[in-house]
Amino acid sequence: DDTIKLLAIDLGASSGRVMLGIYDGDTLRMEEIHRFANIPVQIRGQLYWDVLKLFHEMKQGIQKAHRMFGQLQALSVDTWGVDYGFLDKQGQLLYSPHHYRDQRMAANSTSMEALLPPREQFALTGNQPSLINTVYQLYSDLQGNVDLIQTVGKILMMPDLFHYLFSGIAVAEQTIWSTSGLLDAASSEISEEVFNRLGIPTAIIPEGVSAGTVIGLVDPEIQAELGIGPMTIIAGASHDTASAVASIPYIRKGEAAFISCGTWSLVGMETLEPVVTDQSYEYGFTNERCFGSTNRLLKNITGLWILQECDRNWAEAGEPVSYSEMVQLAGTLAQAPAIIDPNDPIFSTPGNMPQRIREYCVKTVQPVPHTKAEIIRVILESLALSYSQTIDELEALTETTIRTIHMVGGGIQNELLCQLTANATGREIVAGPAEASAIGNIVVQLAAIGIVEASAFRDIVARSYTPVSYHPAIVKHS
Ligand code: LFR
Repeated sequence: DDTIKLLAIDLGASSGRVMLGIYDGDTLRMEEIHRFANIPVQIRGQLYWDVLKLFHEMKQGIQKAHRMFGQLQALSVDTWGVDYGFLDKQGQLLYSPHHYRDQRMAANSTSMEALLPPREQFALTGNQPSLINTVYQLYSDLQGNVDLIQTVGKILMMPDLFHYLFSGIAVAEQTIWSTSGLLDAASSEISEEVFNRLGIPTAIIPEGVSAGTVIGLVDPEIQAELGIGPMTIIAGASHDTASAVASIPYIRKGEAAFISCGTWSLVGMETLEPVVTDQSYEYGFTNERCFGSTNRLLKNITGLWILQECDRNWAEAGEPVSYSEMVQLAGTLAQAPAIIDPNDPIFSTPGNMPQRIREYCVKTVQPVPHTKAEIIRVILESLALSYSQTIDELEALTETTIRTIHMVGGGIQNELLCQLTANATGREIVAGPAEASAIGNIVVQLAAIGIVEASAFRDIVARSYTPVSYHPAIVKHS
């Protein structure tokens, strides 16, 4: 058996998965090995990651994969952006990392922005200021907490933290750090200016590595515990969005935008350089790093989160709606009774989402959706409309003509959303792959260990998965 077997460990908003990628020299096949809950833990009003339980589940997944498929070459972890944990000076994890939907930043944002106004944050880092960013979280943690400042040895972004737990080696991988609000836009190195202004010591940042770097091996004790042989740890494109974008089988790259469709919708384009202008700031775009060091110009749109929260609410009331039922229900209507702005702050925190949608419609003097079908249709059409506006802004910012939109991620299983996006944007939608983050994670690993050229990793995806096209059903009204 001369196939290459690699594990992608992908942590998403409600679950984590250990996915096996099997590459036979031509195509890639993915197998889900282990799926586990990833539920943040609330403790007296604060929201935390359940790190130790997640690490336990990851080990279970590795052991299971090893039993089923034999020796595996390497693994890499990807997670959502912005969250991190602290190590003390002896290298022990200090406490369970906070989750970005925790609320502690609100109390500190004014004093932080006095030192570093939002516009300057953007000019220095290319990152759109947002309370969830690492820079706001870190400032809140350290602000006035002299004990903590003295105790912290290193700060590790979540994928780096899991890689550290496996290997004992601490690095700062660039794609995940590029979501922090702490890197210099032009160089992707630590922004000394940001750290100086906020009085945060740069010594707590580990050595930087680019996406696709071999870090080391799974610690021998963990190998023995799991009964596995040596396994390489790779810092991949460890921000899940960087991995998702690495999985796009571009048809016409220069004329293509992407929508990575999950809990968040990330609408953007790959560019050679960061786009840091007044216009990109005002539109609300951010700049992040891709595997291969290109730039990702994108906007965060509060995505299927709104639907997921509705679903949670209905399930709690004893009326769960399956994914396919949602699509079917929304398809019974010809059009949405109202339109919401998915990025309105009212939709960003957990809660009674159907009620908030109704309140929003009352406030904006629109017909109020009552049935599940109406609510789902409002969400999907509103998402499609905000995608369309963002695509127009992208064209203006990059002075390009976007002809194709690649949609990737779990959200593309919602065929109605794909079709509504084709209709709203008036463009061809090329949908796939759905397992974008896990597949991107694997192809970057293949490049990291030298199995494919760094320029050819997308070809593997194109050979292995056939996307589905959606064409606009109606002419776009402007
Ligand atoms: C998507 C994502 C986005 C990031 C958001 C919060 O999963 O990683 O790219 O802005 O989550 O970290």
